[in-house]
Amino acid sequence: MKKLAIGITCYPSVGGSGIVASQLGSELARLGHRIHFISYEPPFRLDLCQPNVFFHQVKINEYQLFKYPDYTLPLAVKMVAVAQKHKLDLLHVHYAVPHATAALLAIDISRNQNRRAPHVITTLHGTDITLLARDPSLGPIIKYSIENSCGVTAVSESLRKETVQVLRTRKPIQVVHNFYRPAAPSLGRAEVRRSLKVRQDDFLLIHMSNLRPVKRFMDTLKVLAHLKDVPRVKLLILAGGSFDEFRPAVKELGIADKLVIRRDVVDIENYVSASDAGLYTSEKESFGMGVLETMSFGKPVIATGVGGVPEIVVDGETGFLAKLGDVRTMAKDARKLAADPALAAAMGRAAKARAAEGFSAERSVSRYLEYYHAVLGSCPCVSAPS
Ligand code: GMT
Repeated sequence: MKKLAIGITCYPSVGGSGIVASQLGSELARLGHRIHFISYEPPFRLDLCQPNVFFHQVKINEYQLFKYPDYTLPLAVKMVAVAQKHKLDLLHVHYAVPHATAALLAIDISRNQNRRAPHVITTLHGTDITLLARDPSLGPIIKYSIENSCGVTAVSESLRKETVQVLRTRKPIQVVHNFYRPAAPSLGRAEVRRSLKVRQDDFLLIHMSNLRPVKRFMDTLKVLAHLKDVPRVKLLILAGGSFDEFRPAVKELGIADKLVIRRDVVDIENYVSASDAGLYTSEKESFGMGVLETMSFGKPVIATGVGGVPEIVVDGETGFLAKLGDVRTMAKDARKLAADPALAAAMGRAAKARAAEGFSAERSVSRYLEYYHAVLGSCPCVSAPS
């Protein structure tokens, strides 16, 4: 198969869509494709020293004339320059706005210059649909950007359905589930626990997220508060961002001695491996990368059964699903796992097997590659150079 030149644009800050885009780029680069990341800063968790991976920075100018600095326009201009210089076959943009919109502008500029333009593939990740598409000031541009992309993918069946329902679009949307390739831990469980000041026989729950409101992180803290009578249950939070706004609640709930917080951790494999189970209380989750990452290291997950989460977690087999806000049930499930190491281990094994079979890098990357070739072979939207 032909090796492709692919531009990838994503949000580079801590967040699932940037992590997925970075992983995809790394996997494609490993297979010999040339991957050009285009964004305002290098994506978090992307190793720029890998062969076939390049980064092109978008510079944002702050002209006094504009009250708000604009990113979409310089992004589109950078996409045009990178596409032409590096002969991109595809621009794969993650998150609809402004990335897909900028990519459409970029191909229009290239066409106007009578230059070869790349095909645009947009991957929908979550709040671009579940939140922003419902906003009347953004919905129409999101719909336009989806319908004018050469191809569109969604990270779960739940997100695909919601996109059709919210935007009433007839554009075919291909579901390609997110994936995760777990790195081997470089530190042992005992060593990590010592560094966290957690005892070897404590039952350590883990929560990894950017703590935004959709994560309903207060519910995670409330689950912990329901477990105050089991001193050996602790919670490790790998926070992508500041924890400060939750400190008063921690004090009020009286759970400070049950919490360990680490910020912007990159070697998550060391921490997840040293934990016993995941805890995720999100209100919306088109997929749930934290859930998959936790399962990949053989840990059962207790989660709210929202969005795409039930596509990953099998209730009663690889963990437990609860209704949104049902912190009592989630605490009961955590108590059950903490009291029964054999059950926790069996569920952990099932979780690891499900992650490896259904959400492996090999599976999702080959689905993306098949989709790229299908789009390249069938979409007539890009004019050839004259
Ligand atoms: O849509 C977002 O909130 C942004 C995005 C992110 O960058 O964190 O999260 C979404 O994309 C992830 C990767 O596909 C999914 O695992 C998350 O479930 C999804 N977040 C939500 O749906 C809230």
